[in-house]
Amino acid sequence: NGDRAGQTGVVIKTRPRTRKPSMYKVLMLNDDYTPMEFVVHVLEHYFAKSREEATRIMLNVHTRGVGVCGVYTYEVAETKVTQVMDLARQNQHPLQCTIEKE
Ligand code: TYC
Repeated sequence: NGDRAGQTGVVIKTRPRTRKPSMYKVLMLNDDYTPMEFVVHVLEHYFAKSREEATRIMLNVHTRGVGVCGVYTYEVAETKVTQVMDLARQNQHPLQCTIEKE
């Protein structure tokens, strides 16, 4: 980290600046048709929640209408939404999830 500045022989210390990436919440929305067990499965399998935590989040979404599944960098959040929506569609459930910037 000692850059030679021009031809003066003076060594200027530079500190590379790294920025923390923006973080994005993956939100799950309630609906009247998706089975509770399917939502719990999604939270365990795609969001690495224990069965207890997955059940807590699912019931929270069920009663409040929306809930946070996890917080990730943009590409990870986007991938999880796509995977969940694909699985829901394959199983003909209307489950919706979206991304919100923190
Ligand atoms: N409300 C659904 C039911 O009663 C369960 C459910 C919970 C659906 C959470 C979606 O994101 C959801 N079967």
